[in-house]
Parts: sequence; structure tokens; C-alpha cells
Amino acid sequence: MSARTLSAGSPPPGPVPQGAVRVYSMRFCPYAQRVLLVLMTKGIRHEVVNINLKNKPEWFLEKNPLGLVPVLENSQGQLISDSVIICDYLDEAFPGKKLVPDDPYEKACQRMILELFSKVPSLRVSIIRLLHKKEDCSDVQEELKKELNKLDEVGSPDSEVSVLDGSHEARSRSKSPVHGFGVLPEFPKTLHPGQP
Ligand SMILES: N[C@@H](CCC(=O)N[C@@H](CS)C(=O)NCC(=O)O)C(=O)O
Repeated sequence: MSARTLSAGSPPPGPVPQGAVRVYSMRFCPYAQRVLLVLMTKGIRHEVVNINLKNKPEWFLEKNPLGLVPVLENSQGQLISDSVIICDYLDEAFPGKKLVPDDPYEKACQRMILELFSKVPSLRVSIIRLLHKKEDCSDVQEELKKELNKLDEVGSPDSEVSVLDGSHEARSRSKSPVHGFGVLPEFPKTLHPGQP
């Protein structure tokens, strides 16, 4: 898996190899981590191109005019943006373990849980920003804890639902190999395999 970070002025990466997909990502982006969790869970061959979001390559805005990661590109050059839409596409387009139930009611329940956790990714981004600026983030940490406590009400953190909720903290309990950033003391940082 590639971990290049591309900035303005860098040439666009070439076509996506046959049989693989590419994720335009940013290492600490919880929405991109949501997509990576689905790719890993379904065993889909993929490469990662990290985008410098403070100095985006010009060609990236052609891939997503909104300028947001994650973006998924397949070997036909098709582009998909927004993490939930990407996850749905991956689940439908690739064989293997189905993450979204076929039963309409079960699917609706999964969507309700996803909605319940919709604040988690943005709270994580806020904490990471405050930590980077060495500012106090205890209020936001408390808010995040409240949101995560809802997990106890809806089931096990190891359930498939948590794969879609974007909550790296929940998955870290099950030792997910997604690159993490310890945003809560209770949930230690997890690392890519091979990282110190
Ligand atoms: N709803 C989007 C949100 C994606 C998003 O907010 N990504 C952030 C990084 S975590 C981003 O690309 N920010 C760049 C910018 O705002 O310019 C999704 O689920 O994919």
C-alpha cells in the first residue's frame, strides 16, 4: 500500500492498476479511515494516495471539485466521493462479505446507527486540530466520550455496524490496523502493521 503525500505542483498519479482501486486520503481523516476499514474488511486490493489538504494538488480538484477526501478511483477511471457513498459502492461492486444487509428493515436499522454516530468523525477532527495547536481539547473529548458511550446502548464495538460508523476509537478495541491518532486516553493510538 502506497503512502505518498502529494501537494500542489506534484504530477497526477497514473491510471489505477487493473483489479485495484485507489483512495485519495489524508492520514488522520476519519472519513477516509471509514473507507479503509471497508477495503480491509472486504479484502479489496487498494493503494492510498495522501493529499496535502493545506496545499492541494491542482489535479485533485478535477477528481473532486469540492476538494474533500476521501475520493475513490477505480481502474476504469470512475471517481466516487463521500465516505458513505464510497462504502456502499464498495460493498455492492466487490464480492465477499456483505456489510450492508439486504433486508430493508435491517438496512434501515444500520442507517439509524450510522446517523446516531454522525457527530463522531467531526469531533475527532476537532480534537486532532486542537492537539496539533497544543490547545485544550477536554470539552470536545467529553463530547466525544458521550457520543461513544452510545455504543454500549447499540451493541458490541466489534459488530459490523462499527465498521461503518467511522469511529476509529471503537475499532481500536479490536486492534484495527488503521493508522490512528490517540484522541482519547482511554483508546490508545493504533498503528499500521510494521510501524514502531
Ligand atoms: N462527508 C464527507 C466529509 C469529508 C471531509 O470533510 N473530509 C475532510 C478531511 S477529514 C477534507 O477533505 N477537508 C478538506 C477541506 O475542507 O478543504 C465524507 O464523508 O467523505
